[in-house]
Amino acid sequence: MEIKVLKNVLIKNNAIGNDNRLLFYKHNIFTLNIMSSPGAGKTTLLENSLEYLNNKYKTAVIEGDLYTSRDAERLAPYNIPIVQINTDGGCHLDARMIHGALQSLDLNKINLLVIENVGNLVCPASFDLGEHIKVLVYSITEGADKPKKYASMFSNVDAVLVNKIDLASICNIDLEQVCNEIREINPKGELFKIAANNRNTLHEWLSWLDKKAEEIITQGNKK
Ligand SMILES: Nc1nc2c(ncn2[C@@H]2O[C@H](COP(=O)(O)OP(=O)(O)OP(=O)(O)O)[C@@H](O)[C@H]2O)c(=O)[nH]1
Ligand SMILES: [Mg+2]
Repeated sequence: MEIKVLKNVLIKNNAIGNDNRLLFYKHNIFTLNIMSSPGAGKTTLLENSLEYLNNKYKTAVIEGDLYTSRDAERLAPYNIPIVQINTDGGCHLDARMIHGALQSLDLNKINLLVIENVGNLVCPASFDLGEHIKVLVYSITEGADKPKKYASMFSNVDAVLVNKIDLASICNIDLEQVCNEIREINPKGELFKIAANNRNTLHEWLSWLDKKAEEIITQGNKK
C-alpha cells in the first residue's frame, strides 16, 4: 500500500518535472540541481563559482531550505535573482515547488538556473525537478563508507564533487580509494576533487559545466 502511494507521488512529480523541462527548453535555460547531505558544501561551492558563472551566463538561483533564508543571504552579494523555497520541514525539493518558484523569475532574462536542494543524502535523488543535470557534493569528512551506504544518490547523478579534500589527511581518508569506490558505483559520472572554499580547485568543474551548458543553451541567444 505504502509503495503504491509513493509511486503515485513520483508519477505526479515527474509530470510536473516534464512541464518544468518544457519551460526551460522554451526559454533556453540550462538547469542544474545541486544535492548533498547537510553541510557538505553546496552554498560554499556556489559562493566560489558564481563570479565565474555570472560573467558568462545570466544566472539565477533557487535556494531550498527547511526553515531559513540563510543560504540566500550568503549569495545576496552576487546580485543575481534568488528565489527562496522553505519546505517547512520537508526533506527535499519537488517539481511542484520549483514550478511555483519559476513564477517569481523572469525566464526571458536568465539562461542558467542553479537549484540548491535541501541537505539530504537520500530523498532528493528520487525527485525529478526537470533539471538538465544533477550533481552531488560529497564531503569526505562524512566518512569513506558513505558512497556505498548511500549508493542511490551517488549512482543517480551526472557528477560527484568530492569536497573538502583539504581535510582528507586530518580525517584519515584515503582519497584515491574513496574515488575508486565512487567510480565503481557510478562509472559514467564525472568526478571532481575539490575544496569548495578554494577557487583554484574549481577550474575542471567549471569547464565541465561550460561544456554541458553549451549543449543546451542555443549559441548567441541571451549570452
Ligand atoms: N575545510 C573546508 N571547509 C569547507 C569546504 N567546503 C565547505 N566548507 C565548510 O563547510 C561548512 C558547510 O558548508 P555549506 O556550504 O554551508 O554547506 P551546505 O551543503 O550548503 O549546507 P546546507 O545548505 O545546510 O545543507 C561551512 O563552514 C564551510 O565553510 C572545503 O572544501 N574545505
Ligand atoms: Mg547550503
